[in-house]
Amino acid sequence: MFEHKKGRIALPPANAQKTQTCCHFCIVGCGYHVYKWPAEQEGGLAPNQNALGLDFRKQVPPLQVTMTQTMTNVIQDDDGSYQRIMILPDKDCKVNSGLSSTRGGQMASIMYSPQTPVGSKRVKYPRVLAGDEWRDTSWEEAMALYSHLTKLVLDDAGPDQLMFNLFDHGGAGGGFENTWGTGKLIFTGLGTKMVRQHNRPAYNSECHATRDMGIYELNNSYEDAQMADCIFTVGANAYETQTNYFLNHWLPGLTGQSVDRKREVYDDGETIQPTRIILIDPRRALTVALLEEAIDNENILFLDIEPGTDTALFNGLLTYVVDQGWQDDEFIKEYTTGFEDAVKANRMSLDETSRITGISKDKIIQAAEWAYKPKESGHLPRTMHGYEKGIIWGNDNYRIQSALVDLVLATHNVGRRGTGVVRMGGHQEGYCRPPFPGGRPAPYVDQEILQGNGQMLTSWACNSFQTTLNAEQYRNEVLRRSAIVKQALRKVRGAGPEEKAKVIHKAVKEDGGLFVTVIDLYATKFAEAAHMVLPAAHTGEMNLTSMNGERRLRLSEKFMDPPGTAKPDCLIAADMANALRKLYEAEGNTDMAKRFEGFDWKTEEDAYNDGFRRAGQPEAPIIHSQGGATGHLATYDRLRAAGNNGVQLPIKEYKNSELIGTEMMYTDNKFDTDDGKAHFLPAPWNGFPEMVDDQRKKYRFWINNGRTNQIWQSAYHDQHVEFRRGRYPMSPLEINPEDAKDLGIESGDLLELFNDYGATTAVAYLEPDIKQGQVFMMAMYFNSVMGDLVTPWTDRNHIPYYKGAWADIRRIGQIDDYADKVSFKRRRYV
Ligand SMILES: Nc1nc2c(c(=O)[nH]1)N[C@H]1C(S)=C(S)[C@@H](COP(=O)(O)OP(=O)(O)OC[C@H]3O[C@@H](n4cnc5c(=O)[nH]c(N)nc54)[C@H](O)[C@@H]3O)O[C@H]1N2
Ligand SMILES: Nc1nc2c(c(=O)[nH]1)N[C@H]1C(S)=C(S)[C@@H](COP(=O)(O)OP(=O)(O)OC[C@H]3O[C@@H](n4cnc5c(=O)[nH]c(N)nc54)[C@H](O)[C@@H]3O)O[C@H]1N2
Ligand SMILES: [Mo]
Repeated sequence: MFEHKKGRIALPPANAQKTQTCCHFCIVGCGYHVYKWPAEQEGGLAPNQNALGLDFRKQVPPLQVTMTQTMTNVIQDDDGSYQRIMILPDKDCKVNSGLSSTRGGQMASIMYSPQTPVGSKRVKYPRVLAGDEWRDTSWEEAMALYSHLTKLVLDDAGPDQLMFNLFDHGGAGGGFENTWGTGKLIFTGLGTKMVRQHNRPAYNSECHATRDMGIYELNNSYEDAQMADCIFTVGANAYETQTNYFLNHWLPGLTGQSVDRKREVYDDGETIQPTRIILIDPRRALTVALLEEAIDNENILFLDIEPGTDTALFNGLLTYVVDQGWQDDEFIKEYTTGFEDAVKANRMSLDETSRITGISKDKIIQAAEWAYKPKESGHLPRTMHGYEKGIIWGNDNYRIQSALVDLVLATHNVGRRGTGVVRMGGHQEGYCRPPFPGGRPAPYVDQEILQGNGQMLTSWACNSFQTTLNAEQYRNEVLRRSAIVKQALRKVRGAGPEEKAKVIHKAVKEDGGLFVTVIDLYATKFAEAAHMVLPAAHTGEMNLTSMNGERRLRLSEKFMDPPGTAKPDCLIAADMANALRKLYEAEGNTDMAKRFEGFDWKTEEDAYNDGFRRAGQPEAPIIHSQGGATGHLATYDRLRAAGNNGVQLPIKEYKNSELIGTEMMYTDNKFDTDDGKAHFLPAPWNGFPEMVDDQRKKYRFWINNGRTNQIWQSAYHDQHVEFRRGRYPMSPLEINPEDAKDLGIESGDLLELFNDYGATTAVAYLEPDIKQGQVFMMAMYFNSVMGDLVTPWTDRNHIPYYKGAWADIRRIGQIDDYADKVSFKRRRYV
């Protein structure tokens, strides 16, 4: 703990082991190097005495290297030896060019160390609940119980009683190895469709509409933001949530530094102008505040839209563009279908657009001119559209995205350098699974559970207790049903896994119980309902491949052993499959045994070769993967050689010892539809869903919610790190000072938020940039679950409207400690 206060950092000796890794937190995937060496050694100050090759005998030039105490740690390997690690941002990585975010910069600190508070919280061995207490156990025992019970349920009731809450991404708690391993177990083996994604209550896509229209959501390169004439960003707060994409690729265009690059790309007399930015967010987010300090304000247009009305804005813009004749007729005619119908369906006058969105007509026209009006040279501007959770979790995901992509297609802002209509992204990607056995819409799994369905629920690398919609109702029901099994377990003594499984089976089949397994790094809030917790290894403790927001595939190398007997998720899935295969073999059921074949993996690389590299090959079972037909070219060895720059998928070829990738998609105007054309979709503005509107009318405050720079997701690491938890002992609730005055609230006060669906708590944080009648809180914090206030409403594909919650606020009182020790200094530049 006192490490951080030491005046000096131990340098890696010249012969320290050096490996590559991607930051496992957000989509951006910054490149880092990991140095590792015996703890009792230390490198010297001379350049030939340390692995960084830097001369520390004199003042190192500014920004030569970013190196802080949080970038170091002392870990322990399985052989008992103590090793120092140092994880430094990679200057040669095209993604971050040596930058580190406040999250990635602490990667070393959160790696397992027996000496740190966060390390002490890791689950080290499988554990099973004896009804009243946890008992560590062996993998054999745990797998025997899991497989016996699974088999009982499967044979008796069929696959639909096996429920999963499941990660689907890259980075930590993900990776191509692990999505494949779990997918093969759950879809091919168990054959269940009762699976929800980690961040939404069904097995669906965050981007059904854009995909239906023929456009995959990650279709440009980060570099395109530098080449754009205009960045149109909606429902995204890039500075806090994709920090180094913003700093390293947005700012250079916006400050005019990348004009030379534009000249190379705009080759036929096209007007070159500095990049402008249009930001659409009901809240003056930190990205807006920072830009107003960092760049010429003439180039910023901030549209503080009424929450939930983005569809109307896009439709108003489309109508205006078409009325001016700024659409790309040739492109529309040759490469798209459905333009006329969409324009007709989406038609909305400027007056009406302005009335619904709360944005003045002047500003709407200015936005249209910046983004879509032909430039002096007659060329259409290159406008990159970047969106994320403000519209993905917005008012009708499918409708909003259709409206946005209609606007983008009409103005041909896809497939040209400097354009793109892209997710800004959440995690890195790493999807590789056999086809989902359910249809569309996929079952709304949370509701199934609330209705008493499901006998086993396995929560894999996610924590819906903190992150789902209608979360309070969900928790209550899962806990109630879990308690039925706990009660049954209290009476079991001296029983082996098979007998125990029978007792549990009775409780879940006859008494309405639910058997809960959590597979995680930590015993999370979800583990309060669990009967079994299985310890997983994450990035750094295993080799793991993932792809960032510009489809850049990298290998993050293993550099340390996982704690205790923790394992990579793909190998846990393999253990489960192998245990089930043996049970079916033992009773001579070869058909069922066959479904669990093909899991004879020794390492995570075997899982990668079986899944990602086989996808798209003629002999492979149909597999969904972002690698496609050329994924097989990307061996671990070649990726290791490709370093932190990796290769952008899809891979074109392997030539001269190099993997050659794709910078931009759809440059050939061939889209991902059956006829190869992009399809416009009619998307009229449709108001608010009734269930949400009821709350909107009934309660005073719009509870806007999302991320802050310092905290990653459900705070699974951060809640155990004093530096983070000390900053935010509970979620801050940003509230306008006038509203606060009216309710007798001061910064530091403890507040209760409540509506018809639930209640939660937060700490007041007065902030004049928040409008009256609106507040902002963190979305997924461990002791302030915002999802308690979110209605169960979803769109037609079962995508939630997390951002659409209204509630009242009540002052509870004060916890002196919060008021005294937490800083309430404004987070925005003023
Ligand atoms: N109100 C509201 N709710 C939201 C959102 C919102 O904006 N507003 N956003 C939604 C979004 S976009 C997201 S992504 C979700 C996040 O929801 P979750 O996915 O439920 O949250 P995470 O914190 O990402 O959960 C990751 C879990 O995996 C564990 N873990 C990490 N690495 C590994 C690993 O390698 N293996 C295993 N087995 N476990 C691992 C961590 O300890 C943690 O418990 O929340 C959603 N919920
Ligand atoms: N620091 C940090 N970074 C992260 C994460 C993290 O936990 N911490 N999580 C990662 C993950 S998994 C994800 S999915 C991404 C999410 O990345 P973002 O989508 O950028 O993050 P959010 O804060 O959820 O929401 C973005 C903005 O949507 C706005 N918004 C709310 N309602 C509306 C609306 O109706 N219309 C419009 N136009 N805007 C609206 C909010 O004011 C907010 O500023 O971040 C990733 N990066
Ligand atoms: Mo996310």
